[in-house]
Amino acid sequence: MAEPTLVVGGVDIYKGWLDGDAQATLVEDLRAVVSQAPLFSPQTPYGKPMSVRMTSAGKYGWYSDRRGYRYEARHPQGQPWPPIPPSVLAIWAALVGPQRMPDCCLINYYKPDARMGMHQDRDEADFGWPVLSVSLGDDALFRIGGVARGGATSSVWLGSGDVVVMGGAARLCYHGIDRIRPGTSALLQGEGRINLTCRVVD
Ligand code: MD6
Ligand code: FE
Repeated sequence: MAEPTLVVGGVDIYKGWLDGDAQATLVEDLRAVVSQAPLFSPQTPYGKPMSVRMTSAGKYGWYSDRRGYRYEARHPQGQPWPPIPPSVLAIWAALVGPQRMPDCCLINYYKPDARMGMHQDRDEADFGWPVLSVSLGDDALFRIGGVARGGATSSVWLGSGDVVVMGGAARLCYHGIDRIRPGTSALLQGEGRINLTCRVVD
């Protein structure tokens, strides 16, 4: 299996894992997903709208409202989520392995002023599987902490084509996006950033 470029707080970072052509193919495949399952702005359990817009592909989609964070089998409009594109599954197979494919590919879209607060990914049944994320478009400042809230953190800029794998002892570490740097990538039409996170849910 490939060696990460960088390990920060136990999180593996593969800088530039996807070349320009692979990134463009991915964006095309994601546009097809979004046309079937439009982006929406979930409410946090505290009633605030998230600044990130999102949708999902796969057996489950990640969802949040006043009832809490959870996985749902259908888009809020009622249709099942589209299948995860093979271009996404290929990244998972290469860096996590081909034994088990992810159940959910969450698609997050950041406009220039969007951010994501520090959180753990802990809505899944089995933390034995890593979470894999792909960054596309503008650079983002990714903050990584420990498995307890508070305490020391490290920050790293994620660029278009970078892949992050959070597994093992780092599977439940706190992390978030402090800000994006608009205009640092020409991949998307206009400013913004897409982040995919793939997870095994059941
Ligand atoms: C983001 N990423 O990059 C937010 N979660 O926009 C995540 O929340 C994340 O990058 C789990 C594993 C990898 C990640
Ligand atoms: Fe996360």
